[in-house]
Amino acid sequence: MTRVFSGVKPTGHLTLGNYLGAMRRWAEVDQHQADALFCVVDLHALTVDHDPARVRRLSRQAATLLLAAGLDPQLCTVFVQSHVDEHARLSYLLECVATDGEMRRMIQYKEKAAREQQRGGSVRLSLLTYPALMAADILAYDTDEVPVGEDQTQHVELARDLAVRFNHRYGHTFVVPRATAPKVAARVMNLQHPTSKMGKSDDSGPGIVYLLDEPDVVRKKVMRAVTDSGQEVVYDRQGRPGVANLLEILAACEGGDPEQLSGAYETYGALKKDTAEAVVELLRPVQERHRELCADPAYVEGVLRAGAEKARKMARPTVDAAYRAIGLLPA
Ligand code: AQP
Repeated sequence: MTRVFSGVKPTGHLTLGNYLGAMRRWAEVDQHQADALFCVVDLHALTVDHDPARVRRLSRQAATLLLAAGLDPQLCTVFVQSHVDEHARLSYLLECVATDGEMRRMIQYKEKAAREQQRGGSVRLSLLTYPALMAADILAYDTDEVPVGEDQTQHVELARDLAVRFNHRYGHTFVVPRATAPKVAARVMNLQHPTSKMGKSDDSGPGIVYLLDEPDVVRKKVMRAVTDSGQEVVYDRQGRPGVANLLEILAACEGGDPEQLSGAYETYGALKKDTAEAVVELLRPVQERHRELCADPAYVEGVLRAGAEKARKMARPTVDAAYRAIGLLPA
């Protein structure tokens, strides 16, 4: 059976981008068709300036939202990264296989390092080595497929390269993984800045639809989305990024093709109205389930405890094998 691994980072409230680009597919497809693990990757949240209490709160919220989005602990493994030591253990070995140059080439590193500096902060070393930890997350579980949004494919490519290099130098140890992206909404853009990704830790609140936004807040954000001065509704990602983003969101919510959908609209207003309602309806069941789960925190904690135990058992043999292969004395 195909092994699937993916995760969300508790650096902010989860967004429509996280849901359409990744979580929905995990719940609707991956957990049914594969041996799947989904993780709240909290160690990654420490790579930028952070508040400990907020990371704890967001980690709990992210885990609850994964379950609210439909992940079923009977079908897949849901856990928190820092509860399984194997991630950090393997990350160090992969840092010994990766090069400084390939870490510095990562787009996310360049963007986030620039943002930290703009905010007057310093760049943490862990931001540079982040892809080694992400590679460890993936390789520890003999993962075949990593379902992610487009923004994460470069990191998965690096995990592939590290697996191949490690296997070549030290003997076959890791399965070589591949990234898979959804057909529509692989990159949901910020509603106010439609040439930038909708990112959960961005400063632009009005451009980001959060999964827990009230329906009226969602409507307001979508109705105020930046489009352009044109009149015609056409699907053109380069020339009309704002309209294209709305068409992609609508297509992802309702099924269908953004280009075809564009033919059904004569005004931007009508497109925005339908998109807003489609997003409200998409989020309604997730928000309802989230409310129920919040009333039962012991259930969520139990899921995470059992998930970590299962994940630990799965990761340990591969990580132990990597320790032996690279030349470390068995304990
Ligand atoms: N805008 C997006 N469109 C499509 N997919 C997206 N994902 C994130 N944003 C979009 C996908 O969601 C999964 C979990 O993402 P993550 O928690 O690892 O964080 P990220 O990729 O770094 O994205 P964020 O939300 O923008 O976080 P910050 O702002 O902290 O960097 C991944 O599969 C991702 O591709």
